[in-house]
Amino acid sequence: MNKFSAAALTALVLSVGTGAHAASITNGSFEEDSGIGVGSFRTLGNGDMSITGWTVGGSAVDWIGSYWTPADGARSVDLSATSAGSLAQVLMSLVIGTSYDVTFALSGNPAGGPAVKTVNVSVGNENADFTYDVTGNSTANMNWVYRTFSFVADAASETLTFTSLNNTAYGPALDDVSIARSGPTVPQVPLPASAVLLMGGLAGLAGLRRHRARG
Ligand SMILES: [Ca+2]
Repeated sequence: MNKFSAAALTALVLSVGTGAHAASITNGSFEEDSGIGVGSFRTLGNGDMSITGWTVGGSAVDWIGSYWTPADGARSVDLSATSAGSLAQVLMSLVIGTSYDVTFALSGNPAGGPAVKTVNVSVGNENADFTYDVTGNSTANMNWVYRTFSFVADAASETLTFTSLNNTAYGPALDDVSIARSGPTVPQVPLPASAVLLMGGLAGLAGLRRHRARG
C-alpha cells in the first residue's frame, strides 16, 4: 500500500512538474485541410471548420492559396472575405498563472481599402489590436511582419481568436501562428486541483510514516 502510494505520488509530481503536454497551436500555418482544395482562394462562412483546428466566426474569411505569397508554406488567410470575419482555436494544456506569447505573421489584402488593416487578437478576457499598412504592397510582395500577443493563462483551456476589424473584402492577412511560454508560473488563489491533490498525497505519506514509527 505504501509502495503503491509512493509510486502514484512520484507520477503525480512528475506530471505536475513537467506538464503532461505543452500548449501548442494546431495547424498554425493553415496548411492542413479537411479534404477540400483551396486553389487561388476559397471563401469559408461562419461556423466553417474546413481549416483543420480552426473555426470561422463573424461574416466569413478567405482561405488563400495561390492568390498571394504566404509567409510560410503555401496557404494563409484573409480575415475579411466580403466583410469582417474571425478565426478561433481552443488552446489546451495551458498552465494557470503562466505567461504565453502568441506569435503570428501579419500582412493585409493589398487589392483594396482601407490601407491600414486591423486585427484584434484575444485569449479569454485579454485582447489587443494590431495594425498593418499595405501601402506599396502587391499580392506577390506581401512584406509579412511578425507580431506577438502576450497573455497570462487563467484557465487550462482558453479560446484564441483573431478578428478582423475591417468591414470590407480586403482585410488583415494572417499566417504562421505559434505559441510559447514566456515566463515563470505565478501561483494563483485558489490552487489548481492538481496542487491540492499533491499536498493531500504528501500529508498522507507523512501520516503513514508517523504511524509506522509508533508501531
Ligand atoms: Ca501558411
